[in-house]
Amino acid sequence: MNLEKYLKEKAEIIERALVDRLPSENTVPHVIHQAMRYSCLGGGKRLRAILALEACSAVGGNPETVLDFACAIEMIHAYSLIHDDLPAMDDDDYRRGKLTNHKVYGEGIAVLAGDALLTHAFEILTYMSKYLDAEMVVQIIKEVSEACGSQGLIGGQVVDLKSEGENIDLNTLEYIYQNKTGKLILVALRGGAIIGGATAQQLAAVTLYGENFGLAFQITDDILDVVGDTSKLGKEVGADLRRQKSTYPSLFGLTKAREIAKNCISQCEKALVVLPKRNDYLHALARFVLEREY
Ligand code: GRG
Repeated sequence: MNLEKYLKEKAEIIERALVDRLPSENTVPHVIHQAMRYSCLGGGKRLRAILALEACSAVGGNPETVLDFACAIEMIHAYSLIHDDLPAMDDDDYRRGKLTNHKVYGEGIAVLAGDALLTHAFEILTYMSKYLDAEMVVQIIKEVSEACGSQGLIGGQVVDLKSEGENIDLNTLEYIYQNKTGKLILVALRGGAIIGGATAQQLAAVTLYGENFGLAFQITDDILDVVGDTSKLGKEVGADLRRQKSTYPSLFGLTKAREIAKNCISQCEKALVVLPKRNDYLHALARFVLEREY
């Protein structure tokens, strides 16, 4: 398997699906739709969307039925990145190799573009009622709402923001990672599996995979912020140190941080054993987390 080719092909499928599901730039008010498309299209690994497709396939579902869900997750991810980059948050100038949304459209429009992407994502989720049971759609919308809310992404971001310049303990760091990074990855996988018709046991396995994947993913992100290459990452490195953020490398050192991420990925691989279909790509995606340079 050529993982790079696979990731590129899947990302292209997601990109095309997003192009169709975002309001066109000709829709009034033009500027908000331009800003939404600027940050949601033309960049990003589409990892969360790909995880949703693979979780669906791994439990025997048809990945085409996950496209609306996968796009909604990518819209929510794009919203979170736009807001995370704002001057009031991380104040970053570059994301995905291009200027951040507020640098191009100004802060006001960037806040609104993020809000509009989040709102549009929920509209897209309702499209699933055309081909899924209403009960399943409601369950998924509930899980996505919880993952995004004050006890999910936002909660993680709040504690992250409040912890800048502080020496935080491991429990606090784990809370930040589980919520800020982990919850969206987890719900992407769970949603894909639910749409694919997962049994309770399969959903538990996907959940275990997702929890470990999310933690390993954020630890690698921390490591790349120390040893990564700006041109590959499409954003500046060294930001955590500048902002005096506690991270796995700052608490444990690089070697130990790598070892912890590796252990998480072993847990991911163990979790996959109970899934009914071949899931080579879920294995490969887990390994990609450890090896990625972008
Ligand atoms: C509501 C004001 C407000 C903010 C919410 C939740 C939130 C903002 C921000 C958290 C977003 C964040 C930066 C999480 C960290 C996760 C992370 C490592 C993101 C980068 O993900 P990749 O590498 O990005 O998958 P690409 O560009 O490939 O999609």
